[in-house]
Amino acid sequence: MRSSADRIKGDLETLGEIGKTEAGGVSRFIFTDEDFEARRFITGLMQSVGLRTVSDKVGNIIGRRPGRNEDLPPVMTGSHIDTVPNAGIFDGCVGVVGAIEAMRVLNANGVTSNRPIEVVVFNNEEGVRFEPLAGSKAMACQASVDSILNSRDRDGALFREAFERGGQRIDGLPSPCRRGRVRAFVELHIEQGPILEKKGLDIGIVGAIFGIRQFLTSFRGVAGHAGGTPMSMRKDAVLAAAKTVVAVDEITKRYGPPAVGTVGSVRVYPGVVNVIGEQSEVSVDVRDSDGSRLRSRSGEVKRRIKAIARATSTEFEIVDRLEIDPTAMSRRISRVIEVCAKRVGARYTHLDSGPYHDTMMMAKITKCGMIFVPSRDGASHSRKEFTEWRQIAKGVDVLSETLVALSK
Ligand code: HGY
Ligand code: MN
Ligand code: MN
Repeated sequence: MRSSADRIKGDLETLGEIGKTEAGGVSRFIFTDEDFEARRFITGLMQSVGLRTVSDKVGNIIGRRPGRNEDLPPVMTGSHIDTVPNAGIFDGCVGVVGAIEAMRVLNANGVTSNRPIEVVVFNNEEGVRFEPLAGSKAMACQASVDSILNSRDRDGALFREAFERGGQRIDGLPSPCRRGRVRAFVELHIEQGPILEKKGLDIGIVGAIFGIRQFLTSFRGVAGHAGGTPMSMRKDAVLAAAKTVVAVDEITKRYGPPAVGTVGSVRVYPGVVNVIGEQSEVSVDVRDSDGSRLRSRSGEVKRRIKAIARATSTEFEIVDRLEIDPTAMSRRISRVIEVCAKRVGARYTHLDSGPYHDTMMMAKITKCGMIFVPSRDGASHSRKEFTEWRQIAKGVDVLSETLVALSK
């Protein structure tokens, strides 16, 4: 039996209704009412396909399908269900709903795997609230449970309290760190780029995921009167922010592709038309397939920020948020995916991932692979995100075969 595009459509559309915005996108940040509702829905789906579900101490949800040898480390698959603001319904969710559909396929074909198989929903991949990749970082033993439980979001809310709002008693939950206890990890995800669609292909087998440096820069100037303050006397934090936006763009374009650089958020205070900016905060997100180019560009941007502060007579502070080097997938796992893609008649290519994924964390403790399905117009992180249901089904067929092959 193969996967059902109709079932996948039904599950993704139902999940996509939870956290729907007026603008027609989805906003589902962790530990909000809509997130708890989505967790209940996904946990119910996992149980409906016979998985034994549990949450760990940092809010990852794990659904376990027993194998003949219960004491062998499982093969894991999964992704995230938290979103960016006004997102589409596919980013992350395809890897969770698709993994659950893969369990239905295994059940329908009477597969009893040698090893257990686990489906995971990683907590907080996007990190709109609290730190990004919190769940997979903890599962990969890269962050302590306490450092995550004691972290705060931008409004000062405590992770532990926000988590317990959903009714969980954290103390009795299992620890997330799984070093030495995962046989392999495979993530199904949308490409979030234009390549598969342009080439008319069904599947992307990921070779490596771009490295990333993400940091927040704050500038402190002096509020002043827009009319009465001579230009030579200003300490303008908004001007410093604007120069930083231009600098990230200019430095990145000088490096050339595949380097990418983004300032997604600029916040200013007081932010009124006739007051010189007293404070500003600029997010910087730089990525590259090559680690040394990434490190040198990130360093150059930080040096330029220092020069901008001097030139605008403002004070500045840089707080690092994400620092991950380019991450190569396991060749062995990618070969298994390739054999399975051929078996199901999927047209495929090998490609890298510009977007980061939980797989980057899991690659620190186990062998990993990623399976991409096409994104229409390469659109993502927007309500325009779309992938044909039959394309997702094709991805699930490759995932099912891969899980069976790896859990032998
Ligand atoms: O930003 C990213 O690459 C991911 O979609 N969170
Ligand atoms: Mn995303
Ligand atoms: Mn994602």
